[in-house]
Amino acid sequence: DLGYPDRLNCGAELLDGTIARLGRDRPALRDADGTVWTYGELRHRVDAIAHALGDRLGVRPGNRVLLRGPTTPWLAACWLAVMKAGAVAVTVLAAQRPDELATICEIAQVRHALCDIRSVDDLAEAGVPGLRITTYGGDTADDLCRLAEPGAAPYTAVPTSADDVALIAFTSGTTGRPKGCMHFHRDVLAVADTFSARVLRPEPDDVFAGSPPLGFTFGLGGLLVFPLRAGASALLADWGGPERLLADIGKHRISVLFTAPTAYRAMLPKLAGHDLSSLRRCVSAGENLPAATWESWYDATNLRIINGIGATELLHIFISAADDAIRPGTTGVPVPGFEARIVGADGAPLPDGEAGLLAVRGPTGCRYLADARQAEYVRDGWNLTGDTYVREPDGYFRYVARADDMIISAGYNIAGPEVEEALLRHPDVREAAVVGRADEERGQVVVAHVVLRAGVPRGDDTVAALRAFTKTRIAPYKCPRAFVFHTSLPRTPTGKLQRFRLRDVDLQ
Ligand code: 3SK
Repeated sequence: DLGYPDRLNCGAELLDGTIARLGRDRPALRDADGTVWTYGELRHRVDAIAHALGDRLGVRPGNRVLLRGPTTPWLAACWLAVMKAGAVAVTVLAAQRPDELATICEIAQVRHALCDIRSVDDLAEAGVPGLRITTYGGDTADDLCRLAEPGAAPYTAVPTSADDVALIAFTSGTTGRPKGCMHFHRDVLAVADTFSARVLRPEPDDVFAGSPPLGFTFGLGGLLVFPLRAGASALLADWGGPERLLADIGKHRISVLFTAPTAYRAMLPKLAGHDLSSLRRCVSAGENLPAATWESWYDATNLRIINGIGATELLHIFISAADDAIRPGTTGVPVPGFEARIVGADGAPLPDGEAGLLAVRGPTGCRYLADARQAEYVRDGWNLTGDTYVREPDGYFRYVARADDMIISAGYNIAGPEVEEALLRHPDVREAAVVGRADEERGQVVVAHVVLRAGVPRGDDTVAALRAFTKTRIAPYKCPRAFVFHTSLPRTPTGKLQRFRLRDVDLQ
């Protein structure tokens, strides 16, 4: 029990609560150009937008408001205003296309949208019936930013209940219809008061930055909720590639970095000439972090990546470890406040050392909006995340694969990520995805899809070298039978590898 009162508004807690503790003059948010808003300035804009929502746009507590745009302080201000106004933020990614937006608006019954002027065309094209779109970041008289000019009165947050829905976050929906995950006001604070406060432990002088967008709960937590709860500040900018992130770390003296394993790997060959001396915390989530990536980053920077597993259904990270508790190659232990165990297909707990389904429960949890798949995700109060894991005898949780990414070849169960980990240790390999391919004799065979480092030829010699290399690291039955080379691998808009899209790719 995190001890929250019955009446709780997470927007007010994050902003007014932090100002009450630490004052209004500390930096809160900065944009890519280096413009900094203090907590006082951020609150002023948030309050002005919250007034406009009620007085001019007719948004009432409980109404669902779509938020769409690049990751900027203005998007953050809109999100906080929706929270303070007691409305429900429906966060989407700037990358989502008109058809996806239309489906999301239909599922979430969205009638209002606050949209960055640069992202409005796709939303208009979605043609959502009855949707009122208000833009920000433009220069028209009715632009939302204009309404946030000096002189607006303070806004008293709507006294929402701790269990009122604050946001609906959609899973990327790579297969099937997107699912909207509802999270309460208390959930937003709970992820800050568990993973952030207990594992990450930020300080008010920290400056956060990273690659996940605010439309993805990984970014919403890591780049907005966690810094504000700690009285720290954040750089809010879209992912502009590894060089850009490295340059930003030096320029803005970033101390806490949130990104995914792919980005750590992409930054590694480009570290020379960049000043990382301000960096003290590096968080990785969104995908499994192979030990090879953890070690390469540590060797190059002397920084120990805090690995974590999170899910949109649980809002943020629920298994992790920091500092001396880190064990590379494992995700860590349940974040204080969460419990985790490994279960079989029947839901019964499995002994340590045996691979099974990861089941989690804690202060947050899955609440799909009007979706029968709720009954598959939550069983007996435990959230089944769809990941296959092993709990080691010392209590550490080790990732095996997504449950549907296991390969069964000649009767052997093979976890694609284990083969990927072996490949990623080869100096010529930049990215790897390993999938099963239907085979008459063996049921499935292991196929490796590989992105090579720049300049490495794709010929038979490279295939032979990779084959020989994997044989020195993993059992022969797990070694890839075939290799396919790519310039990039298919990923969801949130950066997750889409292994299923590789299953039918023609062999070379
Ligand atoms: O989906 C994920 O992988 C994730 C990771 C960390 C925090 C939040 C999320 C949704």
